Amino acid sequence: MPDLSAHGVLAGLDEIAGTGRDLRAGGYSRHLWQSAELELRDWFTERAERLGLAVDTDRNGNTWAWWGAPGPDAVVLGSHLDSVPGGGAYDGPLGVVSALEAVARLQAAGFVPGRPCAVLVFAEEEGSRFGVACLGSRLLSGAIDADVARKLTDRSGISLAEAAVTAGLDPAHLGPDQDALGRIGIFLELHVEQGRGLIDLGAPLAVASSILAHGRWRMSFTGQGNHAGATLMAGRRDPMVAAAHAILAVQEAALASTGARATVGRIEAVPGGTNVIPSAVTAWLDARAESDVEARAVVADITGRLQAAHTGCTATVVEESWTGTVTFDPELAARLALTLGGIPALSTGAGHDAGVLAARVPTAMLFVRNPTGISHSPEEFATLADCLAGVEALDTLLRELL
Ligand code: HGY
Ligand code: MN
Ligand code: MN
Ligand code: MN
Repeated sequence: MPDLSAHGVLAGLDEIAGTGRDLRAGGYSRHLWQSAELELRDWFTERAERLGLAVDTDRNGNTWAWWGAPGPDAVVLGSHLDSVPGGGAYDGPLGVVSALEAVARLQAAGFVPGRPCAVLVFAEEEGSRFGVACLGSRLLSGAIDADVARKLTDRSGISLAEAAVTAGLDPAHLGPDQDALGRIGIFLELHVEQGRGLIDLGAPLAVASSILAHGRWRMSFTGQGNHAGATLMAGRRDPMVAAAHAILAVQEAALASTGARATVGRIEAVPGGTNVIPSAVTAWLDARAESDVEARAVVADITGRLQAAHTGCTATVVEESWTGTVTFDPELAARLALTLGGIPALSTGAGHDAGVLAARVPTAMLFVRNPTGISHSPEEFATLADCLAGVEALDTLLRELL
């Protein structure tokens, strides 16, 4: 990582570089209300208060740092600090530190905002603990049923409701927060790009035009658990074999589609012993496409290709989360792009809290080039020059918007 220490709050990426390192996978594992993420919340609070911002966590676990009195019609910059398992250093934190840096620069220049301004850190953007991405922004905006959310569980069986209590929240209050949402006049998220778009465009920055439709499905396979050595091959009902066929079916269906992307990145066997034929296997499907119809079509094709029955197993596919195609307000995007000297517009296959908020408040995104084109991986990267270009862009936009 470049030495950012010369650059104000961008040094923040340096400061948190040791928090939540995943020694097994490499990169970072920082999951909602667990030690690393709690450490990052403390770091964010300390950094924001050093800028004189008033920090407050809302009923859904999202943390707001206010420059001036909260709302209405606030300019809110934000992103997230949680990560996927083994995630990169920039996905989320770059947006947060860049927002703090832009505020710091305006303050240092004696700029007096004409409207409220906040930096917002969303909870559980990756869905790495409770399985639903953008959980904090979905709860805030009412894009998920609060009762459904409360019952979500993590890998150790702890429910969101139970974890919320540990985090000092009242689980009964999880859910739509019109007071908080109503304060947002415009939401602006800066984020490291997670594909090759800006490499191919040869540009450091872009404004977001759209986000692919995307969702998550739980594929469950049930068979007959048994002893690995005492059970002949004939007559086995092995759900791991059914899952293996399903994973190949995912690949076949996506390749046969018109550009859908489908991934199985997580699989769990019960009971998970080396010398045990599993009784059940669960594989999680992440499917995305340019349109809602195409995304749902590839999932239907995958479901149709599951030949679990020939392994003597049963298979079920259950939808766990869904976000239809997001199109950002083209006029707002064009206005911001023009203010920044005419930066390009770019669609993305990565979901973001901005994609959830766009349904409720004026929202825009800025992408910062990632020269590796790799994300959700320790190889995710952004150069110092491009990080600074992102901060300059936020500085310019805030001067115009505030
Ligand atoms: O999964 C996504 O696209 C995002 O990184 N949460
Ligand atoms: Mn991500
Ligand atoms: Mn992200
Ligand atoms: Mn034994």
